[in-house]
Amino acid sequence: MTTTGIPPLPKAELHLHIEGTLEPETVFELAARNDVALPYRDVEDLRARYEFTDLQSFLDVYYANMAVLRTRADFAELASAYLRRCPGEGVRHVEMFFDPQAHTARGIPIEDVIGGLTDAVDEHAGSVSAGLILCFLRDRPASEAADTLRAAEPHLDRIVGVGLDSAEVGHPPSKFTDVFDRARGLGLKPVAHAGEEGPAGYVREALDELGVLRVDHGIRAVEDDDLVARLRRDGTPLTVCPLSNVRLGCVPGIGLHPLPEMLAAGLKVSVHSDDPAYFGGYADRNYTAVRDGLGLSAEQLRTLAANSMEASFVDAATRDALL
Ligand code: ES4
Ligand code: ZN
Repeated sequence: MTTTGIPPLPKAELHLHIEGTLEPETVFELAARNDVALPYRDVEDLRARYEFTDLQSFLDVYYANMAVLRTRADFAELASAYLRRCPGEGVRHVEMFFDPQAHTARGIPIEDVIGGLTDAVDEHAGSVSAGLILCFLRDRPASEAADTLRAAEPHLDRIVGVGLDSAEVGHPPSKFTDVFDRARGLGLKPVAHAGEEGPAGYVREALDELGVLRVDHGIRAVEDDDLVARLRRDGTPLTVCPLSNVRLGCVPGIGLHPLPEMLAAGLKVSVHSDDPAYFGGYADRNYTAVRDGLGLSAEQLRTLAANSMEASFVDAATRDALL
């Protein structure tokens, strides 16, 4: 069911961390099943911790909750629950991020992570198209990212691209130049979070050093006119997550979000949900937030949805078949 009751626009979800779809109720179900002790009394107590002040305050809860994900079946159920929602949200295609290091560091084999996620992708193939983007955690050493890529190599036929996420400030894209070079050489599509909390210079670095084909967030690019001109000229897609930006204090309120400015500048922006279980909603809620909070027109909303399909890594014929 959509928040408007109006059929949602057909769209692609290109900025979604599958671990960020772990709903509080599921945290408790999986904790009970896997005998994991939680430092919260109940779902309400957990939800009360979702008052974030910045990216790190969110990441602390996000990583802590992942302790309940232990088996291949857990990862399959997590992704399956998300993919089940997609048709109702108008989502025809998903390129979902996952954070293998957050699991391998806890002793979970990467085969179980990727195996579980691909089990769900295959189960839902009849109702939504889906691919995986392996993200490196930028606040961990570059050598660990290289080890992670090597460990994922037997599964590359199931992985569309590589991304870069977690705590941004102090961890510039250039830290990962070598591993992105290797990933591109393996045929993986490069994307990176940049300009979420970090400066516009990190967006420039992601383009120059990592060769990214899309920028995740990129909202701080608007602080640099030359960079905006370059992004427009190259048609570089930016995957913007309005509810996330508000909840993490990256913008002071929905009414002050730079999305209208980005659209007016001719940037290829689209709207996405980031970590919907934590930030107040899935794709459709992000669309209604920018409609109601920023006054975007129906035509602008259609542009955002069309941009999302164009920015995806599916070929044009597959894209047309999905619409
Ligand atoms: C994330 Cl909102 C956000 N930013 C950076 N890294 C992340 N990982 C999961 N959500
Ligand atoms: Zn993100």
